[in-house]
Amino acid sequence: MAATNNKPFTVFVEGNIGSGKTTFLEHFRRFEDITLLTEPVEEWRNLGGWNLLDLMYKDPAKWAMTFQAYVSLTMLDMHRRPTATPVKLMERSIYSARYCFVEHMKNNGTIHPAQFAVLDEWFRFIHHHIPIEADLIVYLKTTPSIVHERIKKRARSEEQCVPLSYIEDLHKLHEDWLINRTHAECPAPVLVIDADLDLSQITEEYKKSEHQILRKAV
Ligand code: DCP
Repeated sequence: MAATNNKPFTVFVEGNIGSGKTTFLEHFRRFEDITLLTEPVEEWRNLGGWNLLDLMYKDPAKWAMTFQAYVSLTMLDMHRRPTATPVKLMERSIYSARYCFVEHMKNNGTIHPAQFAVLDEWFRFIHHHIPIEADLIVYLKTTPSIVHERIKKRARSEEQCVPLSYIEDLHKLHEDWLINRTHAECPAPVLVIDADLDLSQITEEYKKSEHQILRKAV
């Protein structure tokens, strides 16, 4: 595959916690000339020895703002990373950080309105002044109770206390952003994939998106 211009066809892979975003990206590792950018969770778990993800879950009132500020920085780094291949697949984006996670923290009062205002200003500045390429959003749509079970099974230590209600709230926020379009910025067309299926069946579902992602690369 040859790049037709300098800008790669850029795909954001979005969906609830535990919806299989990493597995989806791994599915595309078999193809040539695709850059896969998985979410920098490990950076969030170790910034100079500090586990910001853990601090955020243990004491959200104190750490949610710090955590989301760092998430925005790492996301911006991924958005801006030069890509030599014709296709770039990214796990999440600054948009889901803002419209799902920060939105939730504002709605339920985890962060002070003044903290929200600062995060929102950062988001607006980035959105208006820094070019963020987006050609397609793959939405891994799931049922909250199903992903909640997956989260419990995978047992990431920081997520042990995540209640079903949080997953339900995040589901609604993803739906509002990507399906109901309640925010002004949905930066690209949305391809919805049924991500409730378990690992033995999901490959067939993922294959349905190959054409839309790969045909852009030839
Ligand atoms: N997270 C957050 N705020 C963000 C992004 C993520 O609080 N802006 C948290 C939620 C999870 C962890 O970080 O505890 C990773 O969440 P993701 O849904 O981004 O990644 P997963 O690893 O759950 O993805 P998947 O299981 O779909 O591969």
